[in-house]
Amino acid sequence: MSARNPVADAPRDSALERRLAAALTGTRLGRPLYGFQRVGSTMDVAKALAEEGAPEGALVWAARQDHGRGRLGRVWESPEGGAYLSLVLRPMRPPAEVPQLSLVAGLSAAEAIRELTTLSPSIRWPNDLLLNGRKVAGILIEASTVRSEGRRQKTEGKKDDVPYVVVGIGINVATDPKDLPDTATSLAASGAACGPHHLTAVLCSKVDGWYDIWTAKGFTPIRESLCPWLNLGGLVRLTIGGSQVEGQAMDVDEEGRLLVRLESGVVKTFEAGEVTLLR
Ligand code: BT5
Repeated sequence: MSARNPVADAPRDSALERRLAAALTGTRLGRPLYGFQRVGSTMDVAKALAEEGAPEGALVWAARQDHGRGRLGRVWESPEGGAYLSLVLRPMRPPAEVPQLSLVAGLSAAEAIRELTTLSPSIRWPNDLLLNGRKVAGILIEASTVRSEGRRQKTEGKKDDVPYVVVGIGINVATDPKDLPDTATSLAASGAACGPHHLTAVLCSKVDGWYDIWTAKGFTPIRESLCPWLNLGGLVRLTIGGSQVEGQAMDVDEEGRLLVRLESGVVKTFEAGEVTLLR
């Protein structure tokens, strides 16, 4: 692959790549590694690489992003001080199971943060990590739905399996809160000092471990480890399409869906959507 990625339109930083690679020795993920001081979005670079045939484990990392994105076209502010990364995975699973990877990544990120800082973030289903009610990290899953004939020959798996998934993770590590939305915080602002490269390495090794478990045994073991991190029992407001519902978050089921007891007493299952904790 070329040193200049066409989508990134930015030079790779070999010194940064060496530092990251040195931190990433203990994990299968993170190879090959593409490091940038600045990029539009690591998601776009990773997707382009995946389309070119990058293997599972390819990692795109940036010290800042000019067009970082969240879900549904929202902006992910990506100033200096954060860790912005996208991992290429090729899970050979049906599209319906792909959203579970958001919870696999969230659990991994929560564990990595706790291991390095002793801070204990909560996980807000399906993709936020919070410290004291403020968002410290976000996860974005984007999957390819198109499997070309050429790619089918190169990869195993069933006809309908997704050819690749890009797992995007943004963590506010040493970010100055004034560069972040009011609803956000950073690890440093919460009193924790930890380096973004070291955090990335621990995060990748956690994702590696939980992803292996998910691949071998499905979502059940993830669910068991995830539940203590979730704010179950709390009031939630979900936005689905244009409408909002409120209720009490009860549980996450065996498929990774959220169970909410609505004000009427009816328990409803939500596949995807937006959960906003009521203050
Ligand atoms: C997310 O979306 O939380 C997913 C964020 C994923 C970011 C990573 S960084 C590496 C990779 N490359 C990318 O371009 N993206 C991924 P969502 O749930 O839609 O939340 C977006 C909302 O979070 C925004 O509307 C803001 O309210 C808030 N927000 C924006 N930037 C933030 C930040 N740096 N920290 C905390 N909250 C932020």
